[in-house]
Amino acid sequence: MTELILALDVLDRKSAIAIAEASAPHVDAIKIGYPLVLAAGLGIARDLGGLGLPLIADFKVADIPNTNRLICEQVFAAGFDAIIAHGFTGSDAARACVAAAHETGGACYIVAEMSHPGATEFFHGGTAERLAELAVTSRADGIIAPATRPERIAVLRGIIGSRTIYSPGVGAQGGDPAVVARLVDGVIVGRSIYEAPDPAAEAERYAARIRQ
Ligand code: O7M
Repeated sequence: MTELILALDVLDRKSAIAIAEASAPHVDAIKIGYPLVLAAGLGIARDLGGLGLPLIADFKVADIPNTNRLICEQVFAAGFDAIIAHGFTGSDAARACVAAAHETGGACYIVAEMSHPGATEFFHGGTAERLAELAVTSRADGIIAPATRPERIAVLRGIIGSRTIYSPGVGAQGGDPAVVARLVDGVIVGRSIYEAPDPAAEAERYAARIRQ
């Protein structure tokens, strides 16, 4: 069954916790990135740990292997269950993230193609396909692929097989959750849920749409 992943890009700890707690019964994981961690600190992972949901650190790690490893070790020590890394820095850098994740029983996902319009400038022309191949050869747990381009998800699925695809870009960015849900393992939703007047009700609606 396709998962619903809440992208918790809010800027204060109290509302992050309130939205996460209210939405928790309807979501399968929570993705936390720079906006919330820079605003509330890495300790937000411990604050949300009690919900019993996997916490995915979206830091799109993109450095040399040693620095990647140091970043990932901090992330997993803070209580996260998964890390998202870029692959364009090369297979040694990606493998450093995968190794750090797997050493703690965590997961690592590689960005294969992004969802915004400008992503086509660099990811298209074979690069996304190569990044998906890199995810496979680096033994990553899966990839990030764009909900705004379902046809591209299908191409990338052909490369990564049964590995996980998490897909952002529905709702606020225009992707259709019902279409994307059939192609991926998890749909990532941010603003449509956390900016809704009733985030829990909106999370419930999204869950129903992607699981139907
Ligand atoms: O639903 P939104 O548009 O409010 O939020 C989408 C989330 O997914 C937000 O946290 C983005 O940073 C993230 N995201 C994309 O929108 N597009 C991408 O190509 C990749 C990501 C992402 O999660 O990368 C790991």
